[in-house]
Amino acid sequence: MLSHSVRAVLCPCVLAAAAVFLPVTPAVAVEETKSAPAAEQAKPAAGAEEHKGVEKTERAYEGAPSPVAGAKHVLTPGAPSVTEEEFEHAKKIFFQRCAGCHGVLRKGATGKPLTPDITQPKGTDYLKVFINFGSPAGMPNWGTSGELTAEEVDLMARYVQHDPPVPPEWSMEDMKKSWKEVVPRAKRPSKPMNTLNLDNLFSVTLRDAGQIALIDGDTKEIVNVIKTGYAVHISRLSLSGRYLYVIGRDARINLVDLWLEKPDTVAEIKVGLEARSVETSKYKGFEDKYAVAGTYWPPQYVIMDGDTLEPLKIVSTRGMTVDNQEYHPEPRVAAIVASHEHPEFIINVKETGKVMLVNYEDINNLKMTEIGAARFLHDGGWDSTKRYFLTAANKSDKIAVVDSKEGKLTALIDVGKIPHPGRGANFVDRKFGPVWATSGLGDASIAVIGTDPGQHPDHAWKVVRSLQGQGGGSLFIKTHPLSKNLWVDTALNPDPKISQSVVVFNTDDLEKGSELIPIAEWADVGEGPKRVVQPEYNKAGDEVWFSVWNGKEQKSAIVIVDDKTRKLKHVIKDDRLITPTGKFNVYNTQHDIY
Ligand code: DHE
Repeated sequence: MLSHSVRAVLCPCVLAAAAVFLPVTPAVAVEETKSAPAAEQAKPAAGAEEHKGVEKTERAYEGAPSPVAGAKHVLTPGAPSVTEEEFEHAKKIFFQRCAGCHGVLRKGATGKPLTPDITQPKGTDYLKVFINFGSPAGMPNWGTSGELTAEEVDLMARYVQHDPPVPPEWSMEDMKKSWKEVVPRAKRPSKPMNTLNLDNLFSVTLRDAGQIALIDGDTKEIVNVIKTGYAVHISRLSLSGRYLYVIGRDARINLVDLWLEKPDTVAEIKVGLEARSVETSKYKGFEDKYAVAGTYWPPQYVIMDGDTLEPLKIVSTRGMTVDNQEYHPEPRVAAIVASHEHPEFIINVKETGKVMLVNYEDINNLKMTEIGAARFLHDGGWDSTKRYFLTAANKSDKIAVVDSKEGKLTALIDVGKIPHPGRGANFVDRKFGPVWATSGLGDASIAVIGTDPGQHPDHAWKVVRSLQGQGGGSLFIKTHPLSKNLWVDTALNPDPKISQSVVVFNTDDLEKGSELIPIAEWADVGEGPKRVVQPEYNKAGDEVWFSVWNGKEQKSAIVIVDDKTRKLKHVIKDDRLITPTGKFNVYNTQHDIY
């Protein structure tokens, strides 16, 4: 069970969507006891009481409540009664806690489907048991953990026997209504109006504040705190380095102009009801021309004008899954990268397991290449040549490699449990040549994959080394072309000693093992879960920054380590630094350096 202090970080805005990583859900266990008599069914499944056998690490990766709203009351024949008021309450709970795993339409995401054809035959008593106690396979124990009251458990058991209410779509008209040019293009400066070293600026996600902090990487001072979308998620840069794109989980995008005297928002749009990713066109000749954002709901992506965010073209991702080729009504858009080989966006479609290469040369006659990879595509990044995109199919425990030059799947590589690379880490292995590495949520392994089919063909697209980190619960791994250090966080490990520290390997001597660095201790911020998350380098590659992610009401910090000595260099503490998580150095993000 999560401690209260951890909940302070994960609640109220975390507890569901990121449960996308929970590998199995009640429906699995439902099948196991299908023929058990009702009295039997009312008992917790073996091991369910305290979640014995559940990977706490995986459970810890829980997300922000889905901001999806507006779905209508639905009553389904054969389902137990639910009043209109109860329906509204249940719907809210579902979107806050369950949708991330089971999907908004309950068709199954990383969790199993929960549609009435499956839930009605199980009945209310049976479903209550699973909601109450959870399952050894990963379903959280919503009742016994105190997250839901007995009445709510009963309500949810009845609710999931009704058809899922369908949230509204989000059309071009909706996007246009939400679109605001705060400073029209013509009124923006034609050259930088500040003396900041923009290349070394960091955009820092202040997750639970719905803000970003722009921090000067040279002086370590906060330059501005900008209001963004709800549970703001990532920042990306235009190739010119002028524009910063920030996306919130509520699908609100802020376009920040770094050339203003004080960098700030110049345009805004809401591209859907729930989203995670945004990217910009990086192919020569298209710098700053287009931006693209993918949404979780509705399942679609939109191409926008790069320096105004005017929406231009919406494309649905609904379609057939890669393996059994069944229709999926809700394939969410996960990571997006911009190709350096062609004028293309490379878009991960999670539930169908497809990577779409979307050519933006002529958006009215849009050409798309659909690459079948593996289900539950999530995050990923480039190899050092920026030709191959390596991306996690997390629930499949695989890394898919896409050749952006040829527009083909190069390999599907088996790695440890639930890989989570962020964008991964590129370095040259003395024995195996250029490699890319990922850590993961499900175990301590760090897969080092050969990426050089030209000079090292025998090692290309194979796991050439499996390093051992501190444990599961790793989210991000990082190095820099000028560094010999490979940093690995374990932010979601249930053991505070592990989640509050990181390990670092010497890329020239990987056999030697790792050194533990007590980042949270160095931050000295007092009480709280203090998860240490996401290493990010400065432009020079001689400092590495870590977020010490504490509860919303507690003190957080950013710890800066001297990369060469691995010693503490500086701690940024400021009351405005509320729940810092992702950090995006302008130059490194702009040039895909990691
Ligand atoms: Fe993220 C990247 C989705 C929870 C911090 N996260 C991504 C990407 C996706 C994603 C699809 C890749 C974007 C891209 O490259 O275009 N994240 C999700 C979820 O669905 C999930 C699991 C649950 C949720 O409710 O959102 C989730 N993510 C989290 C967190 O709880 C984290 C740790 C803290 C936070 O700020 O919310 C978190 N995610 C990040 C960060 C990146 C990211 C810092 C970018 C890493 C990078 O180096 O580029």
